[in-house]
Amino acid sequence: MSSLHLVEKDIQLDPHVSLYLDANGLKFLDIDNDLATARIAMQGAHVMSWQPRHEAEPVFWLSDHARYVHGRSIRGGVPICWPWFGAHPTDSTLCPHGFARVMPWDLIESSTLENGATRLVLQIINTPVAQKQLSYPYTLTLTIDVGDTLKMALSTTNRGNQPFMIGEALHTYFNVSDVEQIALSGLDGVEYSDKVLNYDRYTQQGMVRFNGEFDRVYVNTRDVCVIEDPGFNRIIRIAKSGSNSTVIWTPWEEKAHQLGDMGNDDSWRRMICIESANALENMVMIPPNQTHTLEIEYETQPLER
Ligand code: TA6
Repeated sequence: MSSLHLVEKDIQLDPHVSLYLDANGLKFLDIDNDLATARIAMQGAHVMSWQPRHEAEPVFWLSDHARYVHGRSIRGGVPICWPWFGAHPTDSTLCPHGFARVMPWDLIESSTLENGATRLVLQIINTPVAQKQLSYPYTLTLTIDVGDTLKMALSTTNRGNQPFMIGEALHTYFNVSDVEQIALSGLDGVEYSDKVLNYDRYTQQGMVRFNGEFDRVYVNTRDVCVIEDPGFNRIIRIAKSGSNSTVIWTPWEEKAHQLGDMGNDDSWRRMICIESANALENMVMIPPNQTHTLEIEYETQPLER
């Protein structure tokens, strides 16, 4: 990415938070506290990196070829898919995975919590482009706690007098030593729709391992998933609430090279997307004046062998 310039913000920033601008006018928040470091792009409220102090490796994968431009999502970190997941249900001209990941967000609060974590609260700015794609009145808020664990809470409030339906995901790209060497637990016995096999339905048997393109929505599951990564000698624990789907994606070599922002080398091997979502039959209907919240907590630990 281009070099960043420190800027002043019109609200008082927590002392552990700095605001930067790049050459394209995009804003980024850097968090540096006793527990962790992190970077967040304000376009998309996109957590690009998070690394607890005790961790040798970043927890998220971020493409060296990511694009930092207005209106495009960054490849890596935690893109926010909202208010639909995948293709729009009725209008294929609209951007896959919704508009939240490419819209400007505003920082409305930053503070230090008792446990030393830094809390950031961001709200999407309702631009005319967003308004065209979702005409219902809503508030979309993301609360991020940057500490030795990372917590994120995505809250959708219906501000109108009609119910509306959303699909959503925290489309997290985890940094792994080699996708072919890792294993994922937490989905044994869970039904999934396999995009690679015409969306046919199957049931997961045992742990998930990877040896080719993988693109599945596991439905009706709220369980914790754990990535076991022997190469980095760590596990990543993914806990969630308000999410009934878990999506898993790796493009493998050919598709990764076609994407254009993943590079032409083998860096795709060092990522796996494990997404806490509400997709397919798990989309959420939000009644008037109600708030629905999807929450995650990520934590790393040494792998016990
Ligand atoms: O979450 C899996 C998925 O929907 C895949 O089908 C794949 O296309 C991926 O997300 C990336 O989507 P993007 O629009 O970010 O290129």
